[in-house]
Amino acid sequence: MAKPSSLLHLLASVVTVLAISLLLGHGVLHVGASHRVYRNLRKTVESTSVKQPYRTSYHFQPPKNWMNDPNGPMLYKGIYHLFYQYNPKAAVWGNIVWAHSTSTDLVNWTPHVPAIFPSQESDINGCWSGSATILPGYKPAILYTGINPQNQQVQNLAVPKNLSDPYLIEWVKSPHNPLMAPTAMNQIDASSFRDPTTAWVGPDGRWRVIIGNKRDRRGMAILYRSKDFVRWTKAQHPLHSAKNTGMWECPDFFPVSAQVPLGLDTSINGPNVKHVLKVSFTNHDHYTIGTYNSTTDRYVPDKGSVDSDSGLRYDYGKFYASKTFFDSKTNRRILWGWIDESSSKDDNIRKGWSGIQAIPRTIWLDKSGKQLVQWPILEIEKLRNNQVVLPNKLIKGGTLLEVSGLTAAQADVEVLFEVKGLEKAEVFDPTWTNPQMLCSQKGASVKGSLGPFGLLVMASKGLEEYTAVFFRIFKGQNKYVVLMCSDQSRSSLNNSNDKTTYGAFLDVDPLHEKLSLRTLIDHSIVESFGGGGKSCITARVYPVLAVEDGTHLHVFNNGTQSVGVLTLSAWSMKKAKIN
Ligand code: DQQ
Repeated sequence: MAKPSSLLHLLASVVTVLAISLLLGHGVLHVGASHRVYRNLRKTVESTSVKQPYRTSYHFQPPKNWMNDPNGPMLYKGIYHLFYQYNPKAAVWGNIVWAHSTSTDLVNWTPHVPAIFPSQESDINGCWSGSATILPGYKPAILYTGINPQNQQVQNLAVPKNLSDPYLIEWVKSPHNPLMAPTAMNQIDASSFRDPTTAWVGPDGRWRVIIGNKRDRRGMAILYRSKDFVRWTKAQHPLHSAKNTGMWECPDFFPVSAQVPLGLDTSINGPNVKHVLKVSFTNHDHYTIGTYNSTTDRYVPDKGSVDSDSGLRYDYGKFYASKTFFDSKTNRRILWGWIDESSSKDDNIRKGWSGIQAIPRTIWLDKSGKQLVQWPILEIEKLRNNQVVLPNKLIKGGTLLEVSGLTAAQADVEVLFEVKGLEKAEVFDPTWTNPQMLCSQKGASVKGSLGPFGLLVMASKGLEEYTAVFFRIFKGQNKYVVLMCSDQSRSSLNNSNDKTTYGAFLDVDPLHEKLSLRTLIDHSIVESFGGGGKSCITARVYPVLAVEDGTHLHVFNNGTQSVGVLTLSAWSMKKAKIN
């Protein structure tokens, strides 16, 4: 199984590619750009017959066409619901409706007809993102953004037609729509007023909801209150705002327990409860942890919890417009997030689809209280098959070790590294504040002392293509600094893809803790969890050679110091039944 070889030649000359790829950005979705309307949509999904090396086998995606944000996830009568922004007509953004699928295990999914589609004046130009709330009497309700004939963004309500149907197939819109709208009085910018959250109840019994907004460059979460979920009054001040962040898309606001790693219902507050505010801007999902005062309706991030582009992110790769829900069956808070393509628009049209959802992640507050931890839902492990175990092994500097005997293009890999000789770590320069930049400069081919070491995934036989997910350890002033990278620069011989390298710092102390990495590989997805889920990086890759059976998996170490693999388990993943 072991195949030692020198990495040095194979991983050389990568730096310029990285520098260029950094400039490419993430393929911004400019909402509102070319919105076309598709009325009275009642069409079932069908599959496509083109050869599809990049379609995923266990990540959620529709059979064809465009998908973006997850919407209104919830559990109702034992059934998990996922709605999502969907273009029923093409593999590009437009004609947006709420497509709908249900599941009993969050792994296998059944498609339904779209739940919400343009039909009223208040949403005739599109049904954009929103959230579900379970009202007293066990009655789900959806608040979503509609685009009206003047292309203004307004907030609408839809409720199930038949509450005894656990699949909630048909939805009825409120005759009072829109319930919240920009007016001359409230002076809300009608092109930046969208994406209502799950609502919560305050101590006065009134419902609260926040809507994403901006004023000039100040991003904000506008707060509305209601007694009956139909008549909503705008609060004097936003729940929170931050300068120079731009429009806050898809806000999510929820409590987390400071005591136990379990989820909480969205209306819970009190001692030992912290709150998380997530907002989506500049292509990333940024979050802060703080305190919510439900009497003053103000949210204040904790000291050190930064609400700007340099703060914490759910994922340091591709992951946007995410949304959580409380799973009352298992007491988990579960996170859904949209993973956009990194391929060109033409390639997306050619393959007939665009966009997938990340594996749902359980999310909780780290024991430090300073960040969240995310882990793929346990249910996904039932797809694991044919476990391959690599016994405890020392990986010498400059070597590569193949892990064979599995479907390397459709796999789940967990590895635990032990790092010794920390005194040999390179010195950390305190001006290195941007981990993505650092990973780009010090990619997998740039030899270090302690690292780069990690996994080469989606690798072709001759290593013409590979994606490197790895760590580097530096000696900081008072502690060691762990850098986690996902280097896509060699992921494909097709240069029309965005191969940006991603990076994150990982809050693990290698002096006292082992360093873990889990990577979910699914044809065009490399979704990685460092340090048990403290830093996550998701990448899209489109190899030309490393497809299906031509895909290989390796452990590598391109540092000068040896690194121990304490345990490595890799599983082939079975295909889930998705739509
Ligand atoms: N996507 C939706 C908007 C949201 C954006 C439109 C975020 O509601 O702001 O499809 O990706």
